[in-house]
Amino acid sequence: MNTFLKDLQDRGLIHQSTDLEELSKTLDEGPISLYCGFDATADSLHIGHLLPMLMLRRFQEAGHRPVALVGGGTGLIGDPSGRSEERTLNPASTVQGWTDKLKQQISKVVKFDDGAQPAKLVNNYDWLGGLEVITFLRDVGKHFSINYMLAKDSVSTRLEKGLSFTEFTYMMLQSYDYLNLYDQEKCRLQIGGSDQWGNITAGIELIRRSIGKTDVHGFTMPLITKSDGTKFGKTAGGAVWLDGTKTSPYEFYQFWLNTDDRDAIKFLKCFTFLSLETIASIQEEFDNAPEERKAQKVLAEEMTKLVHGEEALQQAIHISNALFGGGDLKTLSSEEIRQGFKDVPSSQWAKEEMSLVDMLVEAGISPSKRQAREDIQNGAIYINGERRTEVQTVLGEADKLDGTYVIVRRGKKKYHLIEWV
Ligand code: 383
Repeated sequence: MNTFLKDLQDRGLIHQSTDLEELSKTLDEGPISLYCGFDATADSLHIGHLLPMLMLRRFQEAGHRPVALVGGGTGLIGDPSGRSEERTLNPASTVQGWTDKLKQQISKVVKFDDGAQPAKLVNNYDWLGGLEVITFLRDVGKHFSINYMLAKDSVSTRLEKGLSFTEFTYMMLQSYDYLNLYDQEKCRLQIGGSDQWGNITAGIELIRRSIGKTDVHGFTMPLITKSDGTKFGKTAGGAVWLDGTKTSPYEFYQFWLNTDDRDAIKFLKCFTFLSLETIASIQEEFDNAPEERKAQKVLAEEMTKLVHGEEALQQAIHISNALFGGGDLKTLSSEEIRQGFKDVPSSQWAKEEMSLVDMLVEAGISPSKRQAREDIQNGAIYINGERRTEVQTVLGEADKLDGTYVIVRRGKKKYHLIEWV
């Protein structure tokens, strides 16, 4: 087996596939072009899109040519695959805006300006947008039998709940894309998540029926599952987005750091570019001292660096240390405080100075002045990580971090952030 393909298999990255032996031979013959599509159906990609993005990069590093397709055309239609309900149509101008955002995000992982082996970015609106319906039905539609389409999971599972003709035709558009990219970009492989198997095979079928070519391949990646049975990629706050303004680099870092011990090595294999030998030595260290969480730390570092860059990673580590690692809160910048305390109750202040007791009551940390005094005397109140036991304390300029924030804590866990403007 082709060594690159073997590595993908050993990492557990290949789920369904057309003939793998044939693909292996094709890869042995030299570089190929391959593609994966991302529909413009939201303003950001999320962690569920990472595996196929990383796969494009893996092929790129192995000397092949990835084509990343942004679905500006198909995003206007809506893929029924893996969906139990009809999607609502988004306005064309919105989809256009999302296309630009997706392009930016993909370009962080797949290298479009790499001198030796640049990847290519395409938007299927460019060829789907101006399709003539009569021509399309004659040239493409004729190759699809209704029986074949009804048998696809994406359609059959939806027959009861309902499926519009719009979504029903989706597989024809994605198939036409593959045909087009086979023709224009010599793409001979399409990859995707396991939900895309039906669409990928439909494309291969169209290429065979319309132009008689059979040297085309497809494979899907597995759905990532977690040992505790909960859904991968969701946190209490919802999806884990790749856009740093929706999920901060710190939250992103923490997401990976919180990986269950049972999943950490598997995730290192699927998500990072570390060699399997490197991962094996991490595993040895991890098995000997799981409490050090070495595997999770490497995972969180690799992923944050990849998606948000080195500087954002250093900030995320800095925030994490200040919050949980015995580090000093006073060293945090405003930006780091905003990231680290995003989910903490907060209030805004415009006063010159204020007594600690009044502040505790106003911010809702202590229920009454009497309780506030007691809390202070009991040593339960911390300002910027420092215990304050003096009831007469008045907070002022000197207590502001980075000239703006005061971090208040009562007891072990109850935090409040004051933005002092
Ligand atoms: C559109 C036109 C093509 C080829 C593919 C497409 C998109 C495809 C789709 N993909 C998902 C998406 O866009 O809907 N019809 O959100 C997701 N992908 C990848 C992967 C995944 C899939 O972008 O499993 C997760 O990320 O395939 O759900 O010519």
